[in-house]
Amino acid sequence: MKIIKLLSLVLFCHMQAWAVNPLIINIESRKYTSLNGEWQYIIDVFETGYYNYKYIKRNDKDKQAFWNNGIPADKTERIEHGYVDKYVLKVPGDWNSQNPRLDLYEGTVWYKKSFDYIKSDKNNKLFVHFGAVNYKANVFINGKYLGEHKGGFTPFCFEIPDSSLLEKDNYLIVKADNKRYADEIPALNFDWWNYGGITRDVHLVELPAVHIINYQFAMQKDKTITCKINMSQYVENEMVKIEIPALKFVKIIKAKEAQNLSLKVPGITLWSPESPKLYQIIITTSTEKIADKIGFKTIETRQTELLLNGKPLFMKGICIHEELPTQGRRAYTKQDAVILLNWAKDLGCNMVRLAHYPHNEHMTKVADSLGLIVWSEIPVYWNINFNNAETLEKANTQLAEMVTRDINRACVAIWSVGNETPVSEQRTKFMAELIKSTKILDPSRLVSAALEVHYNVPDWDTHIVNDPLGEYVDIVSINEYNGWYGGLPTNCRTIKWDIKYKKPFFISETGAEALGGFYADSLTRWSEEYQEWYYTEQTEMMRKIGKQFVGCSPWILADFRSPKRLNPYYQEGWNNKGLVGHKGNKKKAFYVLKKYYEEIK
Ligand code: GCB
Repeated sequence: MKIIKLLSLVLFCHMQAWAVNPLIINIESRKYTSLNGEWQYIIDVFETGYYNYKYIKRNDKDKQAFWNNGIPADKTERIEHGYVDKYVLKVPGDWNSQNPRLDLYEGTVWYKKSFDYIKSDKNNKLFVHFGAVNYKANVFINGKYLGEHKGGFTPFCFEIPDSSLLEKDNYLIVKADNKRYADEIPALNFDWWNYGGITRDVHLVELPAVHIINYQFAMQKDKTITCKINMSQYVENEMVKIEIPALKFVKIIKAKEAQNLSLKVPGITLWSPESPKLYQIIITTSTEKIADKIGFKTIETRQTELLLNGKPLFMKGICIHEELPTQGRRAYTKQDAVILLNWAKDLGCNMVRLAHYPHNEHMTKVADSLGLIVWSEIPVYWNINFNNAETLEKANTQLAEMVTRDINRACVAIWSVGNETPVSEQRTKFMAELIKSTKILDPSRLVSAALEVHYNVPDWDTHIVNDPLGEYVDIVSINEYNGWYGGLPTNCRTIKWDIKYKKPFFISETGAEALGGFYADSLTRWSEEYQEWYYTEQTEMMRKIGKQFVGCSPWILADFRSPKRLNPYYQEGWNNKGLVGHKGNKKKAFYVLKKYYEEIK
């Protein structure tokens, strides 16, 4: 019974992306209009635009409501807000880095964009698609409510009904709110900057009434390709054509049957870091032609082995935040993705852990083409409310949105359901549910979560990997900071590993801070030499772990902003564990890890 409930929940969410519209993917291949650029804004600290003086939600007709455009009907009318060109923010982009008044702001900002639109066919449907808004978005068109979305790192869309659309001077208003709450995901406490706003691309997407919502092609362990094409409606005799021109593969099938197919496609060159082969795939219906570039690989575990395309894989990884340190802002363009991922390539990586939330789509697309294996994660981070069923539903929504968007990216090998969640019965139940959902959404990938190590104090040497979640994950991953949060890097010399699970073992984090350009002797904290020493001892320790060890993704590629990091000399609001400093400089430790990766064949 429980399984059936879970299945319907997950399938429903997969089709519907829960409360919002079904998630349309591959905007690039549709008829779209970008709404990127300058948007007018109002900072609304007290949410005056949403609540009246009694703190009751304003009614729809209330002209003081900020979802109305704030234009007085005549000179007698008093309106206490307005959208003007004096106040504009760039979309996509976080608000913090664009205006010093917003640097530390957590709250509501209203955004407005005007546009004209004439549909090319009156029967078509128009959607507005957001790459992401952090954290909560309430969306209005011409004063009418379209809907709400929560979750700061995943895409969503709303249909704009004909009754609300004008040929000229439409105004789209978004109330973006990045306040933190105990029952949200992430919750109150996390070690990164809470960048607010419309942080990713916004598009209008015009689709035929009967259209492809989303689709997935995933190679399973037995090398068959499961294919699912979700249509907005199933019309009698509607056919779908699936083509992979480079392989001369063509399949024509009833749309209804394309909801669940198993394809045998001969002659595929598998995707791998050494040869990141992608194929053009074309899906054609009577009204649409969608093209995508998709690669195929298998990823699996066999006892303690990790196998990519049937061969042992060692992941030479690095963690990355979605942030461009040189500009102290969220990363959101393709160019940003190219910069970050090329730093990872330069480090000798074949894998990246995109921490701690789904990154923008450019990241997985660029990773696909550069041959970087991806670990993609939802922000179930530290101590969220594991006792709340609604919080679990929110995590499931973000999970489904992440998987639906990126299931076609060959680079993704591991879906992660969280980071350093403290062990408790409720937590394990919550996380196990997420793992179950992930397996239903995508049986072709592995599931993991970054766990904590335990100790039998006073024995700090023996690192016990016994988190009960280890039973459920495919790869047992832990974060450890020996020599940074405890003792000195020499600690690494006496470490013994007590791993309770016969599964591949991965170090998902390890790291130490160094202020780029601060040089001293290696015993001096915060110096590049200390970090260099830390990496020397850590990599020496890793060399000895043994066969079960399938790789690591140290913390972290580049320095990133964090309100929790307040040392007035060495941090000043930055977590400086980056191997690349916030001026773009490679620190000494960069070369230690690079050397370790070069040695591994
Ligand atoms: C961790 C967290 C990561 C922090 C890092 C640190 O264990 O997973 O989000 O930023 O440590 O720098 O302490």
